Amino acid sequence: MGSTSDWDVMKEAAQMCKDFGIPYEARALSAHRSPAELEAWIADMEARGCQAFIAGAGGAAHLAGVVAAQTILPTFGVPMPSKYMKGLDSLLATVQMPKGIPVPTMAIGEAGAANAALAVVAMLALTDPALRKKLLDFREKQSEKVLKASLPELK
Ligand code: RP5
Repeated sequence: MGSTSDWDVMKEAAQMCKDFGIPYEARALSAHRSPAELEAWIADMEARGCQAFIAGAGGAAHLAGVVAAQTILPTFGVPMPSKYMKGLDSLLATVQMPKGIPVPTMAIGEAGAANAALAVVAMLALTDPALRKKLLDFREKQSEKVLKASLPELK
């Protein structure tokens, strides 16, 4: 993520990875404020066998694009809700990538962070039957919860 101030949102992605038993590393590294360290970390992660990146940033949110430009590993973008433009700036900055460097971009905020992790799970599940089963169980529990829920009575 671009800043430690993004952690409240991005922890949703970390939690989802943890829940599915996927090893992850969470770092605050900025495309603007610490570009050299970001570049070094991406190379280090690749060397350590990382299979995907999830990048969350807000405002002039270039982080996901900058990460994607430096790796061919799938890189998912999560736009952070920002103070003045409520994340619309982050969304447009993250999603509007030029042709050639894709950044699959999620919803603004917590849902986007959780869904980025679920997208990684789906990707890894293609070649991991145990993970595939976990993802199917997750979907089934989610459906059960929706179907069991009742609406409040009218007075
Ligand atoms: C972006 O600027 C970060 O991703 C964050 O969403 C936003 C504000 O960062 P801070 O000023 O809170 O560190 O680069």
